[in-house]
Amino acid sequence: MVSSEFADRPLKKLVLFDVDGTLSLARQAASPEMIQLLKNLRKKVVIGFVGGSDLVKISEQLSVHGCNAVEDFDFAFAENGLTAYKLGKSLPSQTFIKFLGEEKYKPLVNFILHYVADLDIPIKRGTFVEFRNGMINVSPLGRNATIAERNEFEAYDKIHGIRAAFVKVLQEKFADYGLTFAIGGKISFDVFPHGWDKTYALKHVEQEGFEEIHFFGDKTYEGGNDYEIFTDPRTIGHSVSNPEETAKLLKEMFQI
Ligand code: M1P
Repeated sequence: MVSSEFADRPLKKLVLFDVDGTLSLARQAASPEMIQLLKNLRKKVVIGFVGGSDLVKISEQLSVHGCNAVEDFDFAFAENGLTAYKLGKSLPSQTFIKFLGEEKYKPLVNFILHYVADLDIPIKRGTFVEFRNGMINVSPLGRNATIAERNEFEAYDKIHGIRAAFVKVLQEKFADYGLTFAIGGKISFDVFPHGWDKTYALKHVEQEGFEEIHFFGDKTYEGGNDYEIFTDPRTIGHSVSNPEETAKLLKEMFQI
C-alpha cells in the first residue's frame, strides 16, 4: 500500500531520474520544457532525482524556471541519497568521514594530491579534491574549470585515460579501505564506501510500497555511476543518451 501522502497520484509508481545527462546537460540547467514535463508527470506518479553531486549544485540545475529541486520533487536525493528529502523534509543521513575516520582519510587525500601534482596534463585549475557529505570527488583538472575547459579535458581523457589510470592506482593502493571509485561525469570521479552508490537512495523508498520503481540514467554501463541502480532488481531501468531522449520516453510511457 502506497502511503496516503501520495494518494493524489493515480499511478502508484515512483519515477527516479539521474540529473546530469538525463534531466539536463552536464552541470547545466534543465530546460523549461523538461521542468514542465516533470510537473505534468508529477500529477500522475511520484517523482524523484538521484544525483551524484551535492544539493547546492543540483539545485543550480533543477531549481530553475519556477521549480524548487527540494519541494517540486517528491524525493530529492543528492550525493547518491546520502543527502535525502521526502516532500521537502530532510531524511537521516550518513557521512563519508565518519565511515572512514580521519586516520584513514589523511593518507588517502595526501596520496591523491601528490598524484595530481605529478600528472602532466595540458591544463590544471583548482579544487582537485572536493570534500562532500557522503563522498569525495577527485578531479585531475580541478572542479573550478570553465565549461569549455571541462569539455577539453573530457576529450583528452577519452584518448589518454587519465581518470581510469588514476582509479586503478587508488583501487590497488587502498584496496582494504572498502571504497568504490566511480567515473560519473566529465572531469572527475567519485569516491565513496561500497554500497553508497545510487542504490543507497533506494533504502529511503523501499518501504513505501510502490508497485514499480523506474530509473532513468545515462551512465548505465558498467563502471558508470548509474549502473548499480539501473541493474538493481528493485528498479525498472531506462538508459538514455540525453535529456531529449528522456523527454521522448516520458511522453510515450506516461502520455504526458
Ligand atoms: O552527476 C554526475 C557527476 O557530475 C559531476 O561530475 P563532473 O564534474 O566530472 O562532470 C560531479 O558532481 C560528480 O560527483 C557526479 O557524479
